[in-house]
Amino acid sequence: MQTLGQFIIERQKEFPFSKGHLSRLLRDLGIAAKIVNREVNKAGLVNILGETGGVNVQGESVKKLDVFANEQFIAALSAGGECCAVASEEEDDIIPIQSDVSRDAKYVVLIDPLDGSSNIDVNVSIGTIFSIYRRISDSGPGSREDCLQAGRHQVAAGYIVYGSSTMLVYTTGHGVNGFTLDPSIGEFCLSHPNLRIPEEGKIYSINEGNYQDFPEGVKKYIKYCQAQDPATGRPYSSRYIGSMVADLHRNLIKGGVFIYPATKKSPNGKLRLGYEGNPMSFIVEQAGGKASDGYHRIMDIRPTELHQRVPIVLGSTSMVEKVEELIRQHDPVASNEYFIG
Ligand code: AHM
Ligand code: MG
Repeated sequence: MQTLGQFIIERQKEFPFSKGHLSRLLRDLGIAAKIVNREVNKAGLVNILGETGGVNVQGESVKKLDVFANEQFIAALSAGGECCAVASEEEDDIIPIQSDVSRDAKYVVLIDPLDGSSNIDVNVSIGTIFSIYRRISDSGPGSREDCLQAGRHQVAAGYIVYGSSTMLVYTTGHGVNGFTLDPSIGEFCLSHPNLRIPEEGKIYSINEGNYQDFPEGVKKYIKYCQAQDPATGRPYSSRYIGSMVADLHRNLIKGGVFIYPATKKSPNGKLRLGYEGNPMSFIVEQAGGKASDGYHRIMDIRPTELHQRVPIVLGSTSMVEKVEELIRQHDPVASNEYFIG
């Protein structure tokens, strides 16, 4: 059995001249994940669900789980010394980090501390998503520019799914590996080495309640999934948890496509490029799948805003390509044009 800590150190060899900074950063994220997991697991017992504002028996103010997760990850990254700025879905602006220990910090972290907020209070899987870049500024606290790099410059990305068991899945650009938390020893243990997403799948994941609002190509794809065609295994199954981490994790293992398209109301989609689109794209591509906004590779989009949104189609390569084909055919003009470069 190999723990996450042992695995990270062993894999450091894949980076010649590495001094272990990224390894320490990943270890810090793993520790924060365990603390968040502990709270997620007792969420029904302690008064941490719902709104903030309460006070617990120790006289401490009660935090909503997403606020708690945000604080834990920021605290771990600020104290760890390897991170010069954090951008969080929970914060309006970046959090520059300057402390003695982080003078030479080389990395910035973009994070969605608790994804799937609508599932927090109802005991359905939720997750954390993180994305790591090497800074482009020289020194001192990190800047917005450090956090606004195209996804293809990510040096690592991962997610934690707090589900029936808790798993951490990450990539540093050398494949994808998954670790399951063994609560008896409090360690993430390698359980899914070298994860590969099947080239073809039979699951489509999309919030069909928004059907009337979808682009024509996406509507056509849904009808394609529902059509009877024994030769290709259709109709496909529809599976939608409403927590991107959990939906993607299932599709990564079983094969499938996850779609959160542009809608009439939200022409850029709902999900965020920095905290959701890019890290999940990096993982899916590293697992042999494909990630697109319907027209372009997500990781080639140059972000212009911190909380920028992006339409998302990601999963098994042949399924993503079918969605792209129908979008090109029926919606030849993208609702949004980015700078791709
Ligand atoms: P959140 O970051 O506020 O939790 O929102 C992101 C979540 C994703 O996990 C999920 O895929 C999506 O929102 C679900 O949205 P919807 O309820 O519109 O289907
Ligand atoms: Mg989110």
